[in-house]
Amino acid sequence: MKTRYLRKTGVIILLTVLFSCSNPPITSPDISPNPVVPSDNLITYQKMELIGFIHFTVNTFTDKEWGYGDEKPEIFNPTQLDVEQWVRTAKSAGMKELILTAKHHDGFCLWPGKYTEHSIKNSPYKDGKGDIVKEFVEACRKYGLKAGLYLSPWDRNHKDYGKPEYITYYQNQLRELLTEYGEINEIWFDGANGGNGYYGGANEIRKIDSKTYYNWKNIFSLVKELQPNIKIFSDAGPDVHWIGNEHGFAGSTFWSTINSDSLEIGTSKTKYLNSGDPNGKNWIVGQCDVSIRPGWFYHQSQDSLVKTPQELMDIYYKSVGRNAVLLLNLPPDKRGLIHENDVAALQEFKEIIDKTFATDLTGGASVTANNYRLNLKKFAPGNVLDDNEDTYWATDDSIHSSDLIIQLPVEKEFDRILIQEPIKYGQRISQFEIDVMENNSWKPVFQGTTIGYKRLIRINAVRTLKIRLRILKANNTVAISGFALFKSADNE
Ligand code: FUL
Repeated sequence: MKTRYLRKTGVIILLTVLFSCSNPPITSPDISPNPVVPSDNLITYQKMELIGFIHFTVNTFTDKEWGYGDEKPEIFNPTQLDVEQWVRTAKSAGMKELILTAKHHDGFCLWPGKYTEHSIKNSPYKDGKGDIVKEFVEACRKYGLKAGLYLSPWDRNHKDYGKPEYITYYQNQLRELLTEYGEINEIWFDGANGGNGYYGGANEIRKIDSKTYYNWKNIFSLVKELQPNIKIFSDAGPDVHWIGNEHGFAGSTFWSTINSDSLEIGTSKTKYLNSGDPNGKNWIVGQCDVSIRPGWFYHQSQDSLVKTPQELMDIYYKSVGRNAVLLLNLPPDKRGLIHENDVAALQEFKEIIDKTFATDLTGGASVTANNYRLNLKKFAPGNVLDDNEDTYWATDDSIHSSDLIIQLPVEKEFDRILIQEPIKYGQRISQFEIDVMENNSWKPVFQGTTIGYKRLIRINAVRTLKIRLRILKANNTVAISGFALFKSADNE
């Protein structure tokens, strides 16, 4: 028994030795993904880059930012409402999705739902026969934009706000919105909860426990059950999270990974939301919300305070250019139209983007790197220039820092640099530097931390033949899918 066992073991050892001698250890040709990667659904969401917000309700007519909840539906009377004008404006600015405030904190509903009389059905708009949510969703579809809805959890009109009955009402509203209007790409849950309100005539302060009152887990599963592909936005995700300010800026270090168990709707730490977390266990897309005007709702007094195209560009670089999605608010006016001043600012903003990013100055360049994975074409340095986000340069296992050199065919002047990571393998880079060749030596022009889906860098204009991207630190093998150089438009 014992000899048979020993003989068998000996054969196994011999075979193992022979096998490992004839087959040296194979390094897997594919790069290993990080433990936390985004779903395809979230990658598609991130690629939209620029989306729009529409804040429209009774506040538009009362000149307020937060309606108290006692507004009469009769005051909601847009005389020239043209939802298609909103969508066309958004589309021509390059937006891929629009989110409408179906109900803001004042509780007034832009659709004629069956659970409340505090809605458009009691307004003069289309003699109470209108449905702006329907018009909105249909217009988005017509122009090829995704539609999203904002449904304020805080309701200053509802008599039951603060009681369990309101949660039933809120869920009924969600069910209505998410079953009667076709596919909704995003639902926006606001963390704001101010306390006082009309509340069916009680006119009092009602405080809720933001941790327990809404039972968010329950609400999230209802939403996903009704709309499996929807992205849920809130301070805490689970799909898209607030960036921690309303100026439209992500941190200059920004990770798409974060720990959702340390986030809470209404009480999340703004600094944490603004930077994400390199050790985060959840992939949640960062979204930067900001209004084109000082207020979220239209106020005539702000007609001269519309952000300039140059201010919008600054926001663009600090949001889309820092690995986040930009949600820019365009509030329709009392007519029900996006004001001419906002339209003009948006048009020039789009022209600047188009002009700046029209010509990639790396055309005809050759690329080398001090390492590329198994010397396979699939991972070659040149992949960063092929304008294809699915192909990338990658390094061998355990190589977490590496240099990429771009040799231009002729000297070029540029002041904008784009870098991209293939995020389906996770977010990996945490330190990099860009140098340009000047008088035969490398001159650093930028030092940065994270890259992510997209990093846009602004530098003073330089002229050179050679650029070096030095990846200095990463949490896995280096992988870069895009690199490009641009010269900013004159009016930027
Ligand atoms: C905030 C709200 O209180 C504002 O009115 C606006 O809707 C903004 C987008 O979110 O929390």
